[in-house]
Amino acid sequence: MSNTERTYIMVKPDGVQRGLVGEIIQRFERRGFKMIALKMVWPTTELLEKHYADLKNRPFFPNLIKYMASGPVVAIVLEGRDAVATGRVMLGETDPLKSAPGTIRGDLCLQVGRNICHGSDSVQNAEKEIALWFPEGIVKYTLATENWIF
Ligand code: RTP
Repeated sequence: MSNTERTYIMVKPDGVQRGLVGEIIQRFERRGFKMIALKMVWPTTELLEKHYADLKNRPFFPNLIKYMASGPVVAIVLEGRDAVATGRVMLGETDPLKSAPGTIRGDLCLQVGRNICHGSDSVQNAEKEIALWFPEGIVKYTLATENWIF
């Protein structure tokens, strides 16, 4: 399969609290992505500061860290064709109000500070984020349906 990539998807604390974990995972599974890692974690401020290191000078950074540390998140790694770019398309825009209907944010939320789900924005960042959130490594397995998707 060409362009096989991995992306890091994370259901944020509001997505967990609102019971949207299943809905979000289902969208990616139905699209044909292979889930290769999944866990719930209540992230420390230290972990979040590493994850969002690129944003540390932005005015919203303290509130972002507070929001992300306010409850457990669901950390997911997905694999498939153009997983990074396709994941971003499926998520919609950072601001839910600018997100098209049919996208996760365009269907399920309204506010940039409560936008329910994260997705890696480049292959390089995906690799960094996967290493950060899954230092224990990732399982390897074959999905019987792979030949029916590609
Ligand atoms: P994410 O990393 O969560 O997938 O989001 P993103 O790439 O679409 O957006 P990014 O610019 O990296 O921002 C990260 C998260 O910070 C919060 N944010 N708040 N103006 C604001 O108050 C503001 N801007 C961004 C959002 O939760 C955004 O997802």
